[in-house]
Amino acid sequence: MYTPRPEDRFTFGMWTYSNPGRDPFGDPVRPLPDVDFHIQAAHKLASLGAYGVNLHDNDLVPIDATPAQRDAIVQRYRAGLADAGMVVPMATTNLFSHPVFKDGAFTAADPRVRAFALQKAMLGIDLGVALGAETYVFWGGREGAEVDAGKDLVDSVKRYRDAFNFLIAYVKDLGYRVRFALEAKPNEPRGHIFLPTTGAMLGFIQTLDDPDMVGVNPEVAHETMAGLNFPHAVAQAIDAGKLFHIDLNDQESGRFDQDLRFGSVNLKMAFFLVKLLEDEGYSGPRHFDAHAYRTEDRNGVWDFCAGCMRSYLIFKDKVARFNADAEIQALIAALGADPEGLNALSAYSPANRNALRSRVFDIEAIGAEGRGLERLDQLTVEVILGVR
Ligand code: GCO
Ligand code: MN
Ligand code: MN
Repeated sequence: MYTPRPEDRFTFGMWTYSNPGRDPFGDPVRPLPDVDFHIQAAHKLASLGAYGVNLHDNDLVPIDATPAQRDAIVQRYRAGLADAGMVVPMATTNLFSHPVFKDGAFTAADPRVRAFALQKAMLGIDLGVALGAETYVFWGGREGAEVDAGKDLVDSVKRYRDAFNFLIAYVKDLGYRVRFALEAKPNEPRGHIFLPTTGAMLGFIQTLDDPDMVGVNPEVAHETMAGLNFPHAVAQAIDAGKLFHIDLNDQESGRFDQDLRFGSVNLKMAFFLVKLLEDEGYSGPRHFDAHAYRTEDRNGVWDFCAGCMRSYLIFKDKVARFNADAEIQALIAALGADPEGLNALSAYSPANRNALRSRVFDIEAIGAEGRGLERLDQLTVEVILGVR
């Protein structure tokens, strides 16, 4: 029941299972990956029940590879992936590791850096499309500032928009069938990253040349770092028809970007997130953007991958129990009961306007009624804890 299958559409970033456990204070604790390891990993992940792998251009192809080297690597990896029966549903560009991006990529003040970032993104899109990706993610890790005097803040947003408009036109010009998903993060590695929340991204998307082509890739850790409620951000994205992809992991608030195993910290958040995705029929990949603890060797990495998927499926089972629990559902139904037929007045018309204007509400009585949320919340916790 908790055994992952390809239909569950679990995916892992190439950078997640191959994360060597480097941190600002410490050297790698696991070997750095090469193409052979990525091919072995595709087989291992397939045996664990995963569906696919996502990648940055430079997770697979070194930034200094010649076109011939790149083609050879891609050909080899594509064959290995096909052997493993895995797919690449999402790809993205590394616009943050090389020193050239130290003060931004699409929003860099230096036009040479902006032009190089566009070139790199075009080549990255070509690579993603060649591997079959349908979604192309943009995470602007270096798009931000520590020194606000160094960038015109309004120009920075305009430059960001110009870059996406260029790449939207590029994709259309070449006839690629790929959609963009923008990933927000409030800080790290920059002191302040532009468009820091999913809500900010949703507003920005509407200003682009083709908003329909662009959605979001929200991440648990990022909204949590901003002190926000992740399922609320995801719900807004779903309502807007913009949940094109998702980055699942976990995060303690008030901490550095931790990228913890899905479901390892905030169980209630994970429950409501899985409930939202499943109840709303989200059909995209369930992508894990996290990594194993620095204490682990490569065996621990596979435990980490298996754990992410298994926990998701356990939460999915808890959601089914919650949805089928008669007492819980009766409490929820009672919260929205409408014995006076007031919902019918919520669409504007002259008759509804007049009916509402003259209606007398007993606000003291309504205000004195208990909502029963203590009981509902306790029952929810009992479902999560496995005693219901
Ligand atoms: C992070 C981000 C990245 C992006 C990745 C794909 O905090 O480092 O979450 O892992 O998701 O670059 O866009
Ligand atoms: Mn992240
Ligand atoms: Mn991410």
